[in-house]
Parts: sequence; structure tokens; C-alpha cells
Amino acid sequence: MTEKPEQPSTILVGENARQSDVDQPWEQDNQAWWDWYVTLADNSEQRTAELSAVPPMPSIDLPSDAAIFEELRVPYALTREHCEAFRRDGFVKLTNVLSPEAVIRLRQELTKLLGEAFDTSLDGGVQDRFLSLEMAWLDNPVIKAYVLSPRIGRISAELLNVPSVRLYHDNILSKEPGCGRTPWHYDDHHFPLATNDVVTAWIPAQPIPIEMGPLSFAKPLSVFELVEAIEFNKFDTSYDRQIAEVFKANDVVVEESPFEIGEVSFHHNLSFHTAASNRTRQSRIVLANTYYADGARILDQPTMVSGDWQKFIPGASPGDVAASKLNPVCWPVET
Ligand SMILES: O=C(O)CCC(=O)C(=O)O
Ligand SMILES: [Fe+2]
Repeated sequence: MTEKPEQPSTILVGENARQSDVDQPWEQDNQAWWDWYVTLADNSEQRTAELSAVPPMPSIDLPSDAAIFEELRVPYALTREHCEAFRRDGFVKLTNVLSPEAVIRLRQELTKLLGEAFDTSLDGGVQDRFLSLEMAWLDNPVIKAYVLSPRIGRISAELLNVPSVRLYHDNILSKEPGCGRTPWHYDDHHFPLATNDVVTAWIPAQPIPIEMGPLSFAKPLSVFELVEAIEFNKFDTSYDRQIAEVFKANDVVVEESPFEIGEVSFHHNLSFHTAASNRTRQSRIVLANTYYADGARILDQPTMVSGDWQKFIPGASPGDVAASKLNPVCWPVET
């Protein structure tokens, strides 16, 4: 019998390192995946040592959840320019996808869920970590409204130019004060789907100034071709560093800009992106929902970097159409 492969969060060296490689499945949970993943980021160029204060969230009265859910249903006025930008650049940042009220409500709920799951308070209770939770939509009606939102599902389908999208997963991501960079990557590595019609809606639950580490994108989309030959290395920061070097040598433009309240970015699975460290005292909380074209299949050989994908498409095998009960169609709305 062959031995079960070791996992990379127990960092392997020498002899053992050769027993494990990227083509093996990931066998730990999503949190362990993120704990490992952020160790692959080069943090040698820390911008400032001090954590800064950010303005508090606006203090406004919230409408009922029913009113917020209605807002998550109504279409967004997506323009041809938005779609062209997405296809050319691999991402688009859209303002006013959510109202300030909907952002505040989202943050309340995400803070509650993260606080319970990690037994901590947010905004300083824990430092330097990248916390993650997924599949919260299954038991939480508020999160469900944001994850299965027809407004967000329709934007995703229109950007991909496909008639219908399904949910791959929701991902609550909280980059805590002091946590370092997110390594350069494209998501194609992470999803076990045999299609490039995949988009992630990255929905901040507060404004994100530069010092909090907004998601940042290399453009245009085709820059992934410059770095295709760079081999992923799961043990150190060399992949991240080499990508940055190639982009610099080729004068690749990186869009790193703040997110205003209610602004949401949508990125394609071949879009290269990164995020700086969180140098503020507030948690950088985000809901990242990934959608894909209905009809897509699972790869014949999902890899370790695909994370614990079986959790998100239960009961499915490599090669199957990805359409489990955890992958509802989010657009068009099924009646
Ligand atoms: O939140 C981050 O820093 C990274 C998120 C990310 O890479 C993604 O949602 O695809
Ligand atoms: Fe990503």
C-alpha cells in the first residue's frame, strides 16, 4: 500500500519533500488551506510597521432584512463598458453594488459568525491571521441572501457572457490586523472546474483603504501568459516573488485602488491578483462568492491547490458535471 501523502502545512524538507507534490488532493479543511497559503507570500517589503486606525463604519439606521434582501434581488445597471473591461482586464470594480446599509448589515453578520467560529472578537482580538469560513449560506439566511443574490448572480453571468451561473462556493475571508500579503495567483489553480467561465465576486464588508490591503489585479487578463512557465512551489515564497519579478520586468500594470463602501470587484479565474498586508487595526472582512457557467464539468484530475473541493460539490466525481445540491443556479432565478 502506498503511504498517504503528507500535507504541506506540515512543511516538508529533504527526503520527505519528494513524497508530496502538487498533484495530490488537499485533505485538510479550508482554514488550514489559507493558513498554509499565506505563508507563500513574500513579505520582505513591509510598508509600515505601525497599524493605523481607520474611521468607524457610518452610523446609520438599518432597514429591515427584508428590505436588504430586496436590494440584493434587483438588477444592477451593468454597462457594455463594464463587460468590455472585464473581458480585457480580467476584472472589473463596480461601485454601488451594495448600499451602505447592506454593507453594514453584512459586516454585522460576518463579524458574528467569525467571532463564534474562532472564539474571538474581530478588529483586533486576533492579529496576523487570515481567517476563513465557508458554506455559511447553508444555515444562515442573511448570508444566503448575499450568496445567492440574483443581483450579483446576474452581474456574474453577464460578465462571463453565459446564460446561467451556479454557485461554486462562498468564502468568508478576514485578513486580521498585521496579516501579511496574499500571494500572487490566479484562481484557476484553486477550482477543480473544467471551464474558464468562472468569476469571483469579492464583496468587502467595509470600505478598504490602501493600508488595509485591497484586492489588486494585474492587467490585462492576458498577462497570465507571461508567467505560465513559472512552477508553483508549495514550500516557500519563490512563486510569489518570481511572478512579481516577471510583471515588473514587463511593466505590467497592477491596479491597486481602495474600495469605497458598497464597491465590489469581479475577477475571472485567469486574472492574476494579490493583496497587500492589512496595516490597520480593523479586520478586512470580505465575502467572496465564486460562480461558474452552468453545465461545467469537474476536472479529470483536481490538484492539491484546488483545496477541499469535494466539500463544495458533494457526491461528484472527477469528470462529472458540477451541479450538486450545494451548487444552485443563482442566475436566472429558478421559479
Ligand atoms: O482576500 C484576499 O486577500 C484574497 C482573495 C482571493 O484571492 C480571491 O477571492 O480569489
Ligand atoms: Fe484568488
